[in-house]
Amino acid sequence: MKKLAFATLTLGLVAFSATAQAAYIFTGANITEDFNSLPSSGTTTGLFTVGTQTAIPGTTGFVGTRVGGSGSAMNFVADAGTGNSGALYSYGASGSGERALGSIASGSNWGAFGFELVNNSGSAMTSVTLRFTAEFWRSSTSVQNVLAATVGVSGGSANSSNFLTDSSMAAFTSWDIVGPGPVASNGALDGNNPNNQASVIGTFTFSTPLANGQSFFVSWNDINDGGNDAGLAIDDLTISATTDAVPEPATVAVLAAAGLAAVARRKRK
Ligand SMILES: [Ca+2]
Ligand SMILES: [Ca+2]
Ligand SMILES: [Ca+2]
Repeated sequence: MKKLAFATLTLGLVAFSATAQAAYIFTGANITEDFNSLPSSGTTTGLFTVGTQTAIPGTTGFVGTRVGGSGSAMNFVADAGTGNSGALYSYGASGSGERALGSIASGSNWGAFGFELVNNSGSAMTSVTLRFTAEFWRSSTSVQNVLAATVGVSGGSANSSNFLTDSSMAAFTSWDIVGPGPVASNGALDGNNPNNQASVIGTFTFSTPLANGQSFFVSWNDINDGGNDAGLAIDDLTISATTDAVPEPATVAVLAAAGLAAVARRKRK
């Protein structure tokens, strides 16, 4: 029995190393991402290309990619909403360490970002709840822009290297980042102002529980909308999940002892 457990552990480590490029590892506790380690200044030129998922600098588990457009490669830009280029953005006030991860799409470049959640809880995962703040850093003309959420799981065509754009990913609109209504003349917004934010909370329930060692994928996809596009972002993300775990034997023993103590107290009365 001990040998079997060791073999399982070894396989688990191999599987882990194959997916460790950028991912959040769920071991039972909530996972938080405030994006405040994103760069507060500067541009990383050409960081994102079609067909390659690249780690977002300053996050543990987020990756981004260029999906399409007439350009050749897409930048990662620290900005306060004044930029209008198709790119992924580290949004925040100039020089501030309070950052959010965002996107603008254009005819030259449009992209996607998202994360892999590895179930290392030891139990099958039954649901995932995301809570986050949608922040609006730039308004749009013509169209209300949306970063459209899609979800998927490992074991089929989606994997750690392609999930942002894999065709098996399915829409999950509860996690969409829906921007403000269009305006005639667009420009920068303060995404830290509650007037330019929306609180998002939604729970995805697996039709087949996510096995231990299996991954769940979430992607937010921007498109080049008509007119000038919005700059929309995610901040203050909390990832929580439920599993089908039964209480540990030690926990059961403690609960049993507490129950016996309660019985003893009642008998003394
Ligand atoms: Ca932040
Ligand atoms: Ca757009
Ligand atoms: Ca556009």
